Amino acid sequence: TILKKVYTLVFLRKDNKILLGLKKRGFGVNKWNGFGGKVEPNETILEAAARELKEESCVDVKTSELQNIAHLEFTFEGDPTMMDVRVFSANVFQGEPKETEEMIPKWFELNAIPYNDMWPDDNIWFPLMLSGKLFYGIFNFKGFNTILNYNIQELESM
Ligand code: 6U4
Ligand code: NA
Ligand code: NA
Repeated sequence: TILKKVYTLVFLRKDNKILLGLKKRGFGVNKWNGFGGKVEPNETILEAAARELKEESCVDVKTSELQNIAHLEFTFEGDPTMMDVRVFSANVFQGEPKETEEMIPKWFELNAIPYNDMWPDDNIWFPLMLSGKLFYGIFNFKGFNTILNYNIQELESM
């Protein structure tokens, strides 16, 4: 049996830039990524997405401004837990990103995304995100650096 754990992942957009954070600890340490984490039992996925963004970057976003753009599932060979990641983007938010215990935030030009220092799946699906597509993807990893196989499908709606 597969145990699914639900996570959020939020990308802020401004002008021709995207906000990424360099993770300072824990899962994905030293990688650039969006902001997010585990959905807790007492909250909705949207509430978790806004809470994690706030905790990790100090930025406030209204849940109504979060657009669900993708659903990603990650499995790791030999591990029965599936990471079920709900991806959101927002271009309306309040406050300036600040460094926190978990992340160092930085705006990146869309043509200068640091894929070499990101999860290896990111260069596969970021182009879809950046062209405004909605999509579902599943990635099967061996360890944390090798994608054994994957499948992505574009969706009409989320
Ligand atoms: P703690 O430290 O226990 O509070 P928490 O902040 O709840 O953790 P965290 O940071 O471990 O959760 O969540 C993992 C984050 O990494 C989520 O935003 C999902 C994201 N993520 C996981 N695998 C990913 C992958 N292969 N590609 C990607 N993002 C991934 O782009
Ligand atoms: Na996190
Ligand atoms: Na967190």
